[in-house]
Amino acid sequence: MEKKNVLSGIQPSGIITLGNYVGALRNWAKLQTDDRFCFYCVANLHAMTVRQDPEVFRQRTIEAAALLLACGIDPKRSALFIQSSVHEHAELSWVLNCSTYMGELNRMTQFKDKSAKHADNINAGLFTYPVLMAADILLYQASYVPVGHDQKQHVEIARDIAERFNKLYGETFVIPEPFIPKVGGRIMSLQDPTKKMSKSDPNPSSFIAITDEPNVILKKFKRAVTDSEARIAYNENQPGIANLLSIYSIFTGKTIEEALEIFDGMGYGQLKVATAEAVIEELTPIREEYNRILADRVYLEGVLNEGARQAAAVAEKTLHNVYAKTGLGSFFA
Ligand code: ATP
Ligand code: LTN
Repeated sequence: MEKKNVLSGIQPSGIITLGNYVGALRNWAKLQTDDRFCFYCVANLHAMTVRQDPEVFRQRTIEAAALLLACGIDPKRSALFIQSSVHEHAELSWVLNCSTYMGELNRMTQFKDKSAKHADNINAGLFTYPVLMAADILLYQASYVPVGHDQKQHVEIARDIAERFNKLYGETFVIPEPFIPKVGGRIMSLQDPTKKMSKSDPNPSSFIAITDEPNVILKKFKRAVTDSEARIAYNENQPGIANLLSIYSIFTGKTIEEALEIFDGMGYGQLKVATAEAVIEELTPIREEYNRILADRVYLEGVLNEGARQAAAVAEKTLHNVYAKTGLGSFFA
């Protein structure tokens, strides 16, 4: 049986949120089946596109790895590693930069959003961010890339870059496909339900961190911004309620229709509390496991070293092939 590869990454730019968990991490764990091999990285090179304090940054990188393990990443089925530990990412990224057009990058909505948010630091890395992400994916010949909806455009540009490269230099890369959940691909902020929930949001009430204590989760849901319709319905004009209903449905396994029946005639307060309770039930064991793993540095270091070793073995092969095909290597073979 030929195994298909899976790759994804998450930036250590804050504590992992309910949005990251539902949109991406749940699928990361689910994709660990016998017919696939998974590569999951803490994308610290990507997180450098916004300013980071080196000590906090290092700590957050380790915390992100511990959280991934707590969310069900199994080191026997997956290579879990820190992006900067495998130098091939930066090297392939340069080569791919030379096959990517400014016009393509100019269309990326994340670049526009992040430039508006960090107007004092619109650096070149922020612009070429999708090229580094393409390198992450293509190095591992990944067929599937489990991500939230906001990253779809980046996986599509990775496909375009791979197809272009293959045409120019001959078959080199597997063409990747995004793997996005049907419900929950875009969880919204609890304070502004027209914006996506984001772990780098300066207002902690806008997101549920997966390490939040039960009383904090309950408080944040109770404070969630809704509307003045006073009617529980699932539609575009009530984005706050639609977001709560989606979260409720994901965490209870009930459909939106079933949820609408349950809450028929009830108030927003009841929906908020029931949603909080369902979330608390699933996140509590994750938080406990996270605290246990984070305290076991020897275990964490072992997993990350072994993950980097496995990742590097594959990455090295791909980069070697790319260098040979482009005239960058094998000079006196
Ligand atoms: P930042 O706030 O630093 O931009 P982020 O919260 O957007 O971070 P990323 O590290 O960029 O998180 O994303 C990790 C994964 O989580 C990606 O696959 C992304 O698509 C997914 N994701 C992020 N936010 C959400 C969301 N609100 N709903 C669903 N999926 C999400
Ligand atoms: N850019 C992604 C994180 C990321 C990623 C990847 C996702 C970095 N490298 C490779 C999938 C594949 C984000 O969520 N902002």
